[in-house]
Amino acid sequence: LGNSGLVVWMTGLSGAGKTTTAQEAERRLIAKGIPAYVLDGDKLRHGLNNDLGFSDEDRKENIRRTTEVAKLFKDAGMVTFVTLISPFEEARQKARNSIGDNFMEVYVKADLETCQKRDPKKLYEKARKGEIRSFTGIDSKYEVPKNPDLVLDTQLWNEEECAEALIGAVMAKIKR
Ligand code: GGZ
Repeated sequence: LGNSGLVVWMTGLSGAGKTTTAQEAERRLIAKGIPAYVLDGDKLRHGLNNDLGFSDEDRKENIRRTTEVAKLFKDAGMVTFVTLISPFEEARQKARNSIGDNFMEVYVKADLETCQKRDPKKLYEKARKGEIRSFTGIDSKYEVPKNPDLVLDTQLWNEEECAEALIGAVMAKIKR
């Protein structure tokens, strides 16, 4: 690759482990001297995307804007982890097409039952009670990736194992 930047698009349910895994991978890459940064969906929604909700249209716009930001980080030479639920195959495909070669799609895999058990922010509980509407997996759809470049199964592997597998795939892609 001419430019060492890369976008690592991490998709999966809320509570699957996207942010945790990406943050650990970020830490390890930086320790190797490789610039890395996590663009976290939840954080972006507090700033750049704070006008967006969780309708299908707003999620698509969230993904579109985040794609543009990720592209800039990639151009700056960063290994850029995007951690968005990004529930729609078509929207993820658009991100891939828009970013081009230096793109990987990673499916952070944990089934709904597991995510509901973890429920660190008690959001699933609220969604089940109807206190939160259009919650992914409850009353809003999640399309499992058809052809991800990597699958990280957070039910089978712990945080370290997932981060290790992720780093391996990143290093192979950037060939350093
Ligand atoms: C899904 C929601 C919702 C609804 C609030 N549906 O696990 P979290 O808490 O920390 O991260 C989730 C985050 C999802 O935002 P994304 O930008 O990643 O979603 S998308 O890609 O679909 O646009 C969750 C919290 O926001 N959250 N309400 N209704 N997740």
